[in-house]
This record gives sequence, structure tokens and C-alpha cells, in this order.
Amino acid sequence: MFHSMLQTLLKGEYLNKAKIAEGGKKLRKNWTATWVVLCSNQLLFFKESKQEAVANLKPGGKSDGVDLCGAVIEWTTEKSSRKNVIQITTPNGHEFLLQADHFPTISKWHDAIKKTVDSLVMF
Ligand code: I3P
Repeated sequence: MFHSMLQTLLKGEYLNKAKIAEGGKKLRKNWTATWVVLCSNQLLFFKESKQEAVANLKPGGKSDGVDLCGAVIEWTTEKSSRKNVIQITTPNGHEFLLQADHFPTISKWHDAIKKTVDSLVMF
């Protein structure tokens, strides 16, 4: 992925992430602490430290991400026994859960991602 033209909307932070479906197919849940960065139209996930993540934002850098265009973001109490869980569902059937023990942290990410998704609807 080429990230250099993307504007970073919300700087990185460690959140717990679990991908629970890919292409509509349910996956075994595996929570991992992931460095998450919100850009203009996508959410980027990094397994490494903050510094490596920043280095990887350069062209040719490696990351995993989710295109937020057409995505749905919602709070969920059904998909996990954990508290403070948000779910992101993409039009191609990928489902991710993001969670943080600190409610204001995840709430901030929910609001920022929702704002981004809403802004992309116009394009
Ligand atoms: C899962 C693990 C997850 C749990 C999930 C379990 O077991 O305990 O933490 O999700 O619950 O299946 P395993 O490690 O054996 O795969 P939560 O922590 O989000 O509840 P689930 O099957 O109800 O999703």
C-alpha cells in the first residue's frame, strides 16, 4: 500500500483487535494488541512498535488495513464478552472488532472512524 498521500486523522494508539470474518466467512477470534492509525479513507493496523509503524507509513512500508469506504461501524455487546467493543464491517464481508478497557479511548476511535465513514459516503 502507498500511504504517503494519506492524511493521518488520528494518530496511532494500541487497541485490541480481532478479525472475526473475512469475505463473509467466520474466523476464529484471536485478540491482539495492534497499533492503529486512522487515515483519510482507511484504518491501518501495525503489529510492530510505534516507531516501526511510523517507518512503515513511508511508501513501500508494510501494513494491514481496512478500506473504510462503505464500511459500517457500530458498538457491539453481542460479539464479545469484553466491554467497550466496536465492530467494523466492510462491504466485502470483513469484520473487525476493536476494544480498549478505557472507555474514552475506544469512544474517541469510534467517533473518529464514524466521522470518516460518513465523509466517504459523499464520494
Ligand atoms: C476464544 C477466546 C476469546 C473469546 C472467544 C473464545 O477462545 O477466549 O477471548 O472472545 O469467545 O471463543 P479460543 O481462544 O479458544 O479461540 P471474547 O474475549 O471477545 O469474549 P467467542 O467464541 O464468544 O467469540
